[in-house]
Amino acid sequence: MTRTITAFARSPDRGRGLARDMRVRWALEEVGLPYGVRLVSFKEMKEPAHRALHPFGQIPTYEEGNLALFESGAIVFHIAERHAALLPANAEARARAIAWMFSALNTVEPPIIEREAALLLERDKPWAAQRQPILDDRVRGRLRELSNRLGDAEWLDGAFSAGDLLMVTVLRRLSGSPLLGEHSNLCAYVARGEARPAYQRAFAAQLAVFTDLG
Ligand SMILES: N[C@@H](CCC(=O)N[C@@H](CS)C(=O)NCC(=O)O)C(=O)O
Repeated sequence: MTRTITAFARSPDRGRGLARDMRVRWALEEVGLPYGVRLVSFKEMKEPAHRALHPFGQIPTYEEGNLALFESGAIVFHIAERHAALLPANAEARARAIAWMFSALNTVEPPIIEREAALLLERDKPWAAQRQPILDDRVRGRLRELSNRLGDAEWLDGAFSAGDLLMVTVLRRLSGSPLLGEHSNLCAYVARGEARPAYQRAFAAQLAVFTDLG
């Protein structure tokens, strides 16, 4: 079965693992599935052929036989459901891991993205300086809560799961930020994720797109 994902032909972070195809690549590497990559330009992403796969004109998408999916969380879930290694077999543990998948994307990621968007796109607005501490505090609150729950554990709930995979990719958006640096256990958690061989293969594959471009 051929699997094809889409990824940026040119990425704002030049392939340093922040574009969301990274999540899908990492999940595929964790379960040992080969995949192909179709690179799309910003222009192509907004054209009808790509919008047929992704209504919002974004990456990543995932094609597997007749199935076409969008939304990185849904794609990772699809992979995790069908291949051991990313979700526990025990029904209750599995439900909890899925809850962590949702919380990564639905509770932790939004304030991080909101803050990032303000830093990147709204710096010149007259209210930017006033709003920034509010956005920082929202992220701080979530990180504090997550840090308290993680404590000294290796992963969020027992063995590494798709919940950790998504949470690590979300937290990586804050890499180098003092906000993440306030929580040594979260920094160590991200580093543990990044040290996984599957992560490293995925990262190298994404980076190669950009280093190959020169
Ligand atoms: N919720 C979506 C977000 C997808 C998304 O924001 N993709 C970005 C790249 S990481 C993108 O395509 N940005 C270009 C655009 O929106 O025009 C997911 O998790 O897949």
